[in-house]
Amino acid sequence: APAAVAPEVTVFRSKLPDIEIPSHLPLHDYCFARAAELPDAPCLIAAATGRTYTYAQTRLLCRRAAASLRVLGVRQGDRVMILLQNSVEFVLTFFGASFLGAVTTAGNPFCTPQEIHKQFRASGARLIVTQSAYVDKLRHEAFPRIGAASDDGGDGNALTVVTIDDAANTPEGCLAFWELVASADEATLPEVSISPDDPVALPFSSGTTGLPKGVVLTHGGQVSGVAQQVDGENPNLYMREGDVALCVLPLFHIFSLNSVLLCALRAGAAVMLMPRFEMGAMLEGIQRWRVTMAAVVPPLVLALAKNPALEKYDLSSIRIVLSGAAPLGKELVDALRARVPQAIFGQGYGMTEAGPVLSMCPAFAREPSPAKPGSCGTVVRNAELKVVDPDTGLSLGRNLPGEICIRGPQIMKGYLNDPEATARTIDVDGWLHTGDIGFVDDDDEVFIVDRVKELIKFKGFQVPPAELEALLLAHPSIADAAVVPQKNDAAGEVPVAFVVRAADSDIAEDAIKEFVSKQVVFYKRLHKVYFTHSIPKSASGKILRRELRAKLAATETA
Ligand code: 4UW
Repeated sequence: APAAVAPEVTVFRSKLPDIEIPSHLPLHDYCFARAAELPDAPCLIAAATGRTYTYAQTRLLCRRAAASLRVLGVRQGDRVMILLQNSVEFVLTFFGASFLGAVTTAGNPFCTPQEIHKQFRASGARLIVTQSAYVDKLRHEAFPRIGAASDDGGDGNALTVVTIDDAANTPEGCLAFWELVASADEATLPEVSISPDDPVALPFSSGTTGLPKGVVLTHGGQVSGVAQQVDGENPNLYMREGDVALCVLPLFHIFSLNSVLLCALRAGAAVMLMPRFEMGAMLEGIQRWRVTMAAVVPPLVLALAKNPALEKYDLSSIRIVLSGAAPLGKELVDALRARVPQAIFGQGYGMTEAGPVLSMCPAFAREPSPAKPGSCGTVVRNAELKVVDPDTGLSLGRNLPGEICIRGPQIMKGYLNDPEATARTIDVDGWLHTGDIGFVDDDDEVFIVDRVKELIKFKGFQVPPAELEALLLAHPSIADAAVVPQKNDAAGEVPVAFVVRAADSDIAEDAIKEFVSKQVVFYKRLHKVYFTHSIPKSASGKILRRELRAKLAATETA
């Protein structure tokens, strides 16, 4: 019989040569590799207080944070939850956990108690580092009682909560972060043997389908993901000592954690931490600390482009504006370029599960090459990218849109405790399927044109339709529901619902919106409810989202 011919696969690779990646190093040693050489260089800048921490100070405080966590019982493999805005304490806790071989799961502090509890429970965390303002959310009945494990009547199930505020403001039952750190002795830290395959971070993402899941990112994977951006003779994202990275995007999202914090530290640059987005404070900070690298999302570019206050600030230090997490239009770039003429504008394309960067603007390289407007750059080094027909799975050549897949040492190990979801996302050959539709052009540039996955992105934030659908179906007046994205100028996309009322119900749009709003963080709120008689579904019961999106598009143009 004739031998089966393997279908030809077009694999896209970086034009830059592969690099040596020290993936045997634990993430903290890799990121602080330059601390010995640059002890007095600025590492963290807390914009809110104006305090600056050098590399030597930061590393020492991270080790003291590790010793503090250890005193509280955190051991290798344990999960620590961070519920903080961007802050020095976020960084210290993240690396403190890493030094112990423990794993950090960072959540959005603006989420509702129910949302936070889902991540907390799924991650198996027993300790939460937060701010006193959010402690009330943790007093919700779903959580274990707050207190030290020893005063829990012996069952050891109490929740340890550490708050970063002044010790005098520590809420009842909580521990003060800085008191713990002040009394910690880094010399007591044990030697922990960490393997590249050990987890270090556990962000949550809904991926291509369903509810949010824990994304297991390992030491070796994160070292690889950072190296692909900033290491080697000709780094793709060229940062060095003297650079200052704007860290205003939330560190609980992988873009900021990986491409801002971890990359900047590896490169010996400083990170300017802003607890929240506030235009005046941000412009002030950029001017005062001479920010050189600004990581942004499209809505932030829009806000900057439209803000007349920009003229009053000296933004001449900015040399890179890196946008990602959602599509960035050419008009928007042009509008901002006029105000920051010296900067290079470009995009990165990332996905939590991909570790996170798939492609990066080549104009950010040490030896730059140009990128076209709208392009997401070229595939990172030490990785393979392919485009497949979403229906047949067959590999497609240049300029043909299909599902983007990525393979390399940087991708996630898998979803936490969910082998089925992992197998749906990473195939047997190691390709991670993104659920994004895009193509690679004649110059190796990646363009994203659509999404086949369910995910909705509101200003770059994930809105998983399955989560909202589950809430809607729990309402007694709702018989069936589906949530899909609707285009929106300010947010990119907003979630809207198609709802089938229960037989005897005349529930109104506002009541449904309010019912959802009370249970979710602001960016998951429904913007519109369309009542319908049935939700289109496939024979296997899957919602035909494409049909609903088409229906929406038709009502918009009608
Ligand atoms: N254009 C169009 C883009 C783009 C995009 C992402 O929330 P997640 O899982 O993850 C992210 C991560 C973004 C990111 C990380 C590191 C980095 O350097 C960088 O470049 C600046 C970006 O967003 O959502 C993943 C999904 O978000 C969409 C796409 O659908 C992807 O699967 N997305 N970047 N430039 N769409």
